[in-house]
Amino acid sequence: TPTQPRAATHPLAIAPVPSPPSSVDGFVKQFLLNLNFDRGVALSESSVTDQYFALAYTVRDYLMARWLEDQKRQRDTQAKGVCYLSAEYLLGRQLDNNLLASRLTDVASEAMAQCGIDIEALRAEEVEPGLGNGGLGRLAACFIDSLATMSVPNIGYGIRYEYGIFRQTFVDGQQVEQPDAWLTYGNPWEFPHPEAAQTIWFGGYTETYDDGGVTRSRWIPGWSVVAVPYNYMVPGYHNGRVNTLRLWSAGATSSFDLREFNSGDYQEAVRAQVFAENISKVLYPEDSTPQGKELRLQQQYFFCAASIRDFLDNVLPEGFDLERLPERVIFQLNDTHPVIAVPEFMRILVDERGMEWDAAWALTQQCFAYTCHTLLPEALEVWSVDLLGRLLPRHLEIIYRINEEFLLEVREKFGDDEMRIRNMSIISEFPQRSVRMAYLATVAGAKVNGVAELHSQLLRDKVLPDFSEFYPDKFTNVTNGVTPRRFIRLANPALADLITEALGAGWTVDLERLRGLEAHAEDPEFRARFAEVKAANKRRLSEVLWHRDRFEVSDGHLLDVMVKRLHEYKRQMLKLLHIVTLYERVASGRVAASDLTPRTFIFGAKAAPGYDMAKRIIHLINSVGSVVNADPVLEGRLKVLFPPNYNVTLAERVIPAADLSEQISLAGKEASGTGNMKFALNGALTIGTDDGANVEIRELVGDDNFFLFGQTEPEVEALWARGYRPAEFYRENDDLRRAMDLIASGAFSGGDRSVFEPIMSNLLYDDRFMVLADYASYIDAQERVDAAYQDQDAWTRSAILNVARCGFFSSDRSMRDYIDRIWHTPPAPA
Ligand code: Z57
Repeated sequence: TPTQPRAATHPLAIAPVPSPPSSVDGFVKQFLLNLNFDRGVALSESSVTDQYFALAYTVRDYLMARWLEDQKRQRDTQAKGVCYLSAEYLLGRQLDNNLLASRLTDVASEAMAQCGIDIEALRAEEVEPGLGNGGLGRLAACFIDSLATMSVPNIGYGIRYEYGIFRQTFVDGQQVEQPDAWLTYGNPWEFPHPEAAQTIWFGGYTETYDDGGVTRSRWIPGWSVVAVPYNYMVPGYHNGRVNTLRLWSAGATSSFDLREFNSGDYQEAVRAQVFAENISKVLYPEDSTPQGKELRLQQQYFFCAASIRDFLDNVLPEGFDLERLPERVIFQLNDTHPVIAVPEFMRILVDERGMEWDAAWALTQQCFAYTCHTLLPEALEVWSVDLLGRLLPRHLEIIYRINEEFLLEVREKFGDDEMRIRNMSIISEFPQRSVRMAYLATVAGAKVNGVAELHSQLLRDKVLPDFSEFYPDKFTNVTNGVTPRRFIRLANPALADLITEALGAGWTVDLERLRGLEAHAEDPEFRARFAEVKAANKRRLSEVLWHRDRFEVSDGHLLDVMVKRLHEYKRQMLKLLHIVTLYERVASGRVAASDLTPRTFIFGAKAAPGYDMAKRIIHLINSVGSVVNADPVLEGRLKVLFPPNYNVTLAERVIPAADLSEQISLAGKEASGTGNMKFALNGALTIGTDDGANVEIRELVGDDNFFLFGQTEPEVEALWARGYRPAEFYRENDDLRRAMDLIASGAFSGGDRSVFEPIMSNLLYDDRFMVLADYASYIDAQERVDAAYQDQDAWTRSAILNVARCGFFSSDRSMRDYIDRIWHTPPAPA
């Protein structure tokens, strides 16, 4: 229950804060007010940090009236909304996004100029909130942007990690992780509400008791922490809407502190504090490889329990009839990370609200939906019964009961097929008894979706075949998308202006309008201007990389980019073997350097700190880079750049400059990819496999505008079935053998043959992701790239067609699909 009265009234219930469009004078005044009254400094004495904070506060002030109105409207109309449950939100910087959304970009620049401040310096002050690992977290950020822009009521729920994704540095070419202390100077974009903290309980035991003749179970928990909400504005683009992102931070309960303190055990009180704060201390840096750590399950339950209680107690009106919940809310589960919300929801309905099990279960099956983001078996979360039972004993009981009743239904439909029963059980018995969270989510969810057509198909056919047979209507697809606000308007203003000039302004919220560019692709003058935008973006990237890492990008080079998490299935090694092949051909004198198409290769990739092979591959990329970049023969021909700490901010500079987008995962492994969409929308051509959303990109842009290579998923399956022996590919392909031999010889490790030996022997004798099998096809496709790049004008035409035909990949479209197929949430009235 809220501690504050809810309905205090006054004619000025929402203060008359400024609202745009606004004058530069008004903005300056508000900025100086914030600088003086919130930062406590005079303009003449202020630091860049002070100025950045005051600017951020000023932007906030302009959004505030709308935010308050939207919260009130949501309370008044009680429209159905989406509670997006996600352990990660990879937001990127907020200042520019919020300026753009509120139409204040120009006003703010002018106002800062009048104060003698360079707004660029303030932009550079912002530390991006890196509260996610990669695609999954960035997708959540794109989705909440789209929902706000489409006026769909939404609360994003997640965790306010004190340390986000680690900062990557290289020492002698090897990854070294630094903590991401993003909150050191404070965070102007958040609104903490410690007074609205929730208590979240863990541990203890369950006991049965007699409830008027019915035996029930109850949970006697053992310890607790508090969850403090921090609210963030999520402004829609030019529509005056502002949704909320609510991230939870963990702290010690005051009772806990006091008890220890009063007993004189100050040390113990502080220990409890430290223990509690630990829960939201740091983001787990594994992308797609869960470690099964207890703290991780604590994080998951912590934010799910706080979010569900927040929605039921604070968002719903008092006395709300729970039977009508499906009219008010859908909880969307972003992967399995928040699936513990399902038994928590059941526990609240049954144990706390006294609802009958069957009624509660019927509601649960309408109020949850599950998005699966992977096909990798090792990425499907499983919690040992041991651990789960220790941390959440009542939830384990609830899961057992859900499973029992589910398996009864399975028996009814399929008969006593014990093999099938074992395969479908939410509880697996080997190698240890554990809970399969994806199965629990599938049973509980109203819908289950994959994130690209191919992925959803494989999900049905390969990952959850028994479930899709059992629940034929549950499975659906929603192909991912990206927000055109951040990834075109903000990241590529020159292209945005060119598009607006050609098509008018509406495309930012109606991306299919990019189709209109098809006609312009045939106009030589338009092509020249498009090419000039690309060249300017390369120069801008070159400046950023020079400033950041002292790297240079030469004019006229084909910019070949592979940026994404380092994972073996994504095959950075395949890209690297291509580079080593080019190098080796020149070094051995078989090819003249002058015959190479000048290329700059850019890598960006973080490796999970415990992922040895990934870290070794990073070391190899850097080592090859050092040798290639230092070779005078290759000067002006080949450059390999690996800027450390790839993040959203760097992505926004790299993607608009790219000519070639590397999307080269083994077919059947990348669920969707979203970088692939960002590149195509910014006029890069893709070299890619038939995997994830690449399939849909190629269908849309056409074979002439996409460099396809590699085995298809069925071909991969067939090769596994025949027996894959990578060493045969090594023996039979001269280029491949020479490239691998060169690495093995120590040519990139100062003669040391041991450093990269584990990579080479893994490729030769294991190669789970068939790098060697796809090598020849990849090299061939890269030769087609070189040839195509010779005709700059034709290349530019293809690039324009990529932009024109990729409007489908707006996250606005993804949101429409979720609304139509899963959520059934109407947009809030104006
Ligand atoms: C993650 O970033 C993704 C899947 C996961 O299971 C985890 Br854990 C983290 C990615 C997929 O690898 C991408 O293919 C996909 O585009 C992205 O999620 C968004 O759906």
